Amino acid sequence: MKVNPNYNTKETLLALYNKPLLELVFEAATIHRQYHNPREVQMSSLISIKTGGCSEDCGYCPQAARYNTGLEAHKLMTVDSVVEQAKNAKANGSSRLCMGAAWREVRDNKDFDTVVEMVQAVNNMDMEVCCTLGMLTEEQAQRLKNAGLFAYNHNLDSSKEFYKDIISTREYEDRLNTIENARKAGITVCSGGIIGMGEAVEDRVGLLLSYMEMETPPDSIPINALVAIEGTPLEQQKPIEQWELIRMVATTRIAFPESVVRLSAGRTKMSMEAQALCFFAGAGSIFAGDKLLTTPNPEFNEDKEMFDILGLVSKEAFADGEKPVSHPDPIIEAKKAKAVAREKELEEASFQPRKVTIE
Ligand code: SAM
Ligand code: DTB
Ligand code: SF4
Repeated sequence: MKVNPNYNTKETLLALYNKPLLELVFEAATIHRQYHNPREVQMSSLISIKTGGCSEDCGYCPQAARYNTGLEAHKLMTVDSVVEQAKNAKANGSSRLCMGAAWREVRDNKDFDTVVEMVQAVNNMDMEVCCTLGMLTEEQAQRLKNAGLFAYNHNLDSSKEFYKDIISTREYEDRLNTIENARKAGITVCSGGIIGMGEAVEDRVGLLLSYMEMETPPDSIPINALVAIEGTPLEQQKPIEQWELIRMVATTRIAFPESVVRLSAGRTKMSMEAQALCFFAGAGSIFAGDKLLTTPNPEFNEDKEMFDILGLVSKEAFADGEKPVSHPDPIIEAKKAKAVAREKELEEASFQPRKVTIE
């Protein structure tokens, strides 16, 4: 993944972001056409596999247990219900499925075994599987990779400086380590940010600079507009101007020509015209389906209509990388073997002829 050498300092990126809007969009569209097919936009669907009750204090998040957001918490979904929802997403044109869990970090327990099974099942459906499960060790990343995970989403959200104002329960460095762990396991990295949290333009550019400092910048960069949720510390934030979102998409596109820029949360507040400018400026993906993780998103039908009007087509799975192979998971296989052995033991015990003593 390349960075644009013409815009790799704070000053040059700031000047780019603040360029006359149409100049900026034109420059972004030009670069987009050199590296990507401008007619293709990937539809990716989200499933909240484990909702709410999170121990972190991310100031924007409806799923943090400490905020009174009225969200109903749910334990981990079953593999079958994930497959059911994935089928529906695929039938509606999605080629990627992102499973999100309201966890601070992944723990090596039964729930993680179930997530591994979900990854295997969705990869077998020929969809790109992405997970966003919080912090991850290298071993856990390796296990997900072995199951067939295509991408791991872990957002830096904003600049290192602004991050502290939004989250106090973990460090920027923790996020960087998880991204590094996913990368080491050979999983593609999806990492981006949120605008509209009260940050300065310098912080938006600061986020991009953090990605430039990486040995390999993210394969995809989601740009979210804050969905201000009642009960969170950011509930009073005014909706971001659509122009700002267009500028952020365009600047990201120019700064990272090879990465996929994902127009993510916030589309319910955008006009079709503003979204069209984002696609023109290089957005190569949207979240599709009437729900993001917990908040509303445009319906599949609305997006189909928009694609028709704009002449866009949905991008096939694995256009930007090979389909991973799902290998059997040693922990799950051992569990299965143990269950089979136990079953056999019980069966044998019940067929044991009773000893009858004849006097
Ligand atoms: N718990 C995991 C984590 O934090 O990495 C995964 C789930 S978390 C909900 C995934 C991402 O959703 C966050 O990093 C954040 O960027 C985005 N997000 C959460 N709430 C949001 C909101 N209200 N508006 C916009 N984006 C939001
Ligand atoms: C990302 O950058 N945005 C998505 C996905 N990655 C996981 C999540 C958006 C969540 C918006 C708030 C919600 O629906 O809970
Ligand atoms: Fe929300 Fe993820 Fe933060 Fe938990 S770690 S509060 S789920 S953003």
